[in-house]
Amino acid sequence: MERTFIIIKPDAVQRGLVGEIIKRFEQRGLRIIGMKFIHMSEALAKKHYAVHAERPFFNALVSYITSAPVVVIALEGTNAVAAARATIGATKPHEAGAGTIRGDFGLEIGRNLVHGSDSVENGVLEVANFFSEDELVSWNRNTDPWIFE
Ligand code: D4T
Repeated sequence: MERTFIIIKPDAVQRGLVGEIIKRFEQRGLRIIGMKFIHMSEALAKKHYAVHAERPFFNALVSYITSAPVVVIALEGTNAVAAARATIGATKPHEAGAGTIRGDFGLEIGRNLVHGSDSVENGVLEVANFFSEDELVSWNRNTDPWIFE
């Protein structure tokens, strides 16, 4: 079963959108296997965004993601990475389609509300960066046979 890692970012938490965003992943059919409310450390933020370390927006990105609490979520499902990315919408919220999280709630790239892993490999790595194995719950939902073929 594919895994993906989600961050409900500080702007979404501050705006009271936590429930709305979790609802959208749940209704898509993705299964929650881990969830925490944390204030991300600078070290963890730099590790998570290491691929952007040389980009001009890196410092702003780290200070934004550490500016207030976030909700981190591990999800499982068939095609979980692509399905979550589609539910989130394009990186630039003003280009994101209506019906996506960013398209419905965002305007600017530096306030784009939510993160989702961009590859199957990164889904595994990012879940492991934020959750220990004993924080992840292996379970079967009663609805699984109606969502997973
Ligand atoms: P994340 O990683 O937050 O889910 O966003 P995306 O996967 O959709 O987009 P990304 O990796 O290209 O960018 C990571 C993060 O950096 C911010 N950003 C990005 C920014 O502030 N200015 C920029 O020019 C870019 C490209 C937004 C998301």
